[in-house]
Amino acid sequence: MSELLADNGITERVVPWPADLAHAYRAAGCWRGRPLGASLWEWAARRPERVAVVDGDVRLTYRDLAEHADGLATGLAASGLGRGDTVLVQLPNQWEFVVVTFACFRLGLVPVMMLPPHREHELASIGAHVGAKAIVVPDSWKGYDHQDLAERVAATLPHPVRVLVVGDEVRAGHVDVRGLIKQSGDPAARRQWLDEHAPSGSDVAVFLLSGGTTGTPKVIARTHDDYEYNIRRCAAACGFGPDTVYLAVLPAGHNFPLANPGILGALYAGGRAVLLPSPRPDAVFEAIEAEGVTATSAVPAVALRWIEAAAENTRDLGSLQHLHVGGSVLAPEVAARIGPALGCGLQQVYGMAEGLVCYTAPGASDEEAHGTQGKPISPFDELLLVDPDGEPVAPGEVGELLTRGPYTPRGYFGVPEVNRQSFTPDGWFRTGDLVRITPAGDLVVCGRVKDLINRGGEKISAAEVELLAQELPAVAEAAAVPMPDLELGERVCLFVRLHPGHSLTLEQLCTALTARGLAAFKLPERLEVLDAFRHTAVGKADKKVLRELL
Ligand code: AMP
Ligand code: DBH
Repeated sequence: MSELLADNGITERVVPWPADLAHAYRAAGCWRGRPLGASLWEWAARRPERVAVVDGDVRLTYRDLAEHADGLATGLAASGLGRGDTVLVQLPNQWEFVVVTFACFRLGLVPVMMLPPHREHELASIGAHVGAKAIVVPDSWKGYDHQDLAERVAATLPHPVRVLVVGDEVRAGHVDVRGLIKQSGDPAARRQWLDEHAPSGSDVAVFLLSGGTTGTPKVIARTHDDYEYNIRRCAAACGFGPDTVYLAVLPAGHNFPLANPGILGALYAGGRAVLLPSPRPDAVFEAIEAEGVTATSAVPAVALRWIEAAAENTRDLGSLQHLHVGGSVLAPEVAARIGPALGCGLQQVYGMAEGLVCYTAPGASDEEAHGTQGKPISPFDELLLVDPDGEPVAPGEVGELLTRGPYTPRGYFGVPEVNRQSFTPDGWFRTGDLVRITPAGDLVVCGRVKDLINRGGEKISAAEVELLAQELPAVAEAAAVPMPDLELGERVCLFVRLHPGHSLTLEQLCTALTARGLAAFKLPERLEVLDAFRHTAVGKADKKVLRELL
C-alpha cells in the first residue's frame, strides 16, 4: 500500500515484465537497479569542468548540470511535486530540456515527452491519461504562446496543474523554471536529500509517446532499469565515448535523439551534447564546425536536405564520423550519397519508442549500410516474423515483426483493451512493421500493416485524424491514407463522404481540425470527396482501394 501511495498509483497501470524474466535480466547485468539520475554526481566528481551540454552561448559543465538538476529537483519537491507524479514536458531543443529531464530523474518525477508542435488535443488527452500534475513549456516558441496553451490545457484537467515556464516572460501564477534552477542553497544538502529520496531502478523513469494507431497517442512507460540498458547498448553500438560530441537537431523528446544513443547516450559515455532547435542545414553545418561534432542523427527527409545543401557548404565537417538515419525508410540511393556529400559514415537505425532498436555497424559494408537496418542492440532481443495468421514465416521471407526483450515493455500505459491488440498473450509486441532478415542477420524494413502515416519520421495515427474529422457536421465518413511523397515519404490524404447538401474544402477542414487543437503536422494535405466508400468485410473503409486511387 505504502508503495502505491508513494508513486501516486502509476505503477498499477504499468504492465510489468514477468517476474522470472525480470530476475534473468538482472542476473545477466542488463538491469542494474539504479535510477538514471544516480550517475550525475559521479560524473561531476570525475570530470567537473568538462562541458556536458552546449546550447548557443550557454555551456554547462558536468558540475553545472548536476547542480542545476538538483536545484530544480528540490524546487519542484518544495512545490509539492514528488516521486511518481507526472509532468508534461514540451520544450524545444534548449539546455533547460536536459536540466528538466535530469531533475525529474533525480526526484522520480516522470516526464511525459511531448513535442513542441503538440496542441490542446494532444496535451489535454495525454495530460488526462497520465494525471499530469504540471506542464513545462517555453514562454513562446516560433511565434506561438505556449503559456496560454498550457493554461488552456490545465483548465481542461480535473485536478490542479502547475504551469512551469522556461523563458524571460513568466506570467503571474506560473513558475519560473530558470529561477528554480538557479536558486541558492547548499548543494551538498540538496544532493543528500535527493539521494535519500531517489526512485528505484524498477520505477518509471519517462513516458514516451508512440506514433500509434489509436484515437489518442499511446504512452509508453520506460523504467530506469530498461532505459539505462537501452542507452548503454545504443552507445556501445555507435562507439560513443568521452570524445563523442553529439548534435541533437531532431526534437529532443523523441526517443531517437534522446536515448538512441542521442543526448543521454553522449552524457553517459562522458561526452557532450550540443542542442540545436532546428535541422536547417546552414545552422547544422555551422554547429558541426564550431563544436567539433562527431555524431548526429536525422530522419531520411532531413538527411536528404543536408546532402543537397552540402554542395554549397563552406564549413569544415571533418569532425563528423557518423550520421544515424532512422524513423522512416531510407532509400538506398539516398543512403549511398551520404558518405560522399557529408564525408562521414552512415549508421541506419530502426527503432521505436516501444523499445527494440537496431543499428547497422559503424564499419559496415556499403551493402549492409545502404540496404539494411542492421541488427538488434541486445543479445536478449527476441524477434519473430509472422504471417497474417500469426504463423512464423520461413527464413528470409517477409513477415510482421514481433519482438520482446529487456527494454521492450509488455504493454502500453493504462490501456488494457489496446494491449490485447498490440501484444500477444505471451508478451510479444506487434510492431506492425513488415520485415525480412538477410542471411547475415540484418533486418530490412519492407512495409507495414499498421494504420499510420509516416510523415518524414513523424508518425500520425490515421484513426486520430479520422475521429476528429468525423466530428465535423459535414462529414459522414472519413479515412486517412498515406499519400506517397518524394520529400517526406508520406503525407496525409483524407478521403471523406459528406452528408447530403454539405460541402468541405481542404482549408475548411484544416481550420476546423486546428480549432480542435490538433498538431499542425497531422493536418491532411489533400482532401478527396467520394460519393461512396468501399468497405471491407468487417465494415471498415477499404484503405487498399483508397491507396490505389492515390
Ligand atoms: P514509434 O512507435 O512512434 O516510435 O515509431 C516507430 C516506427 O517508426 C517503427 O515501428 C517503424 O514503423 C518506423 N521506423 C523507425 N525506424 C525506421 C527505419 N529505419 N525504417 C523504416 N521505418 C522505421
Ligand atoms: O521512429 C522512431 O520512433 C525511432 C527511430 C529511430 C526511434 O524511436 C528510435 C530510433 O529510437
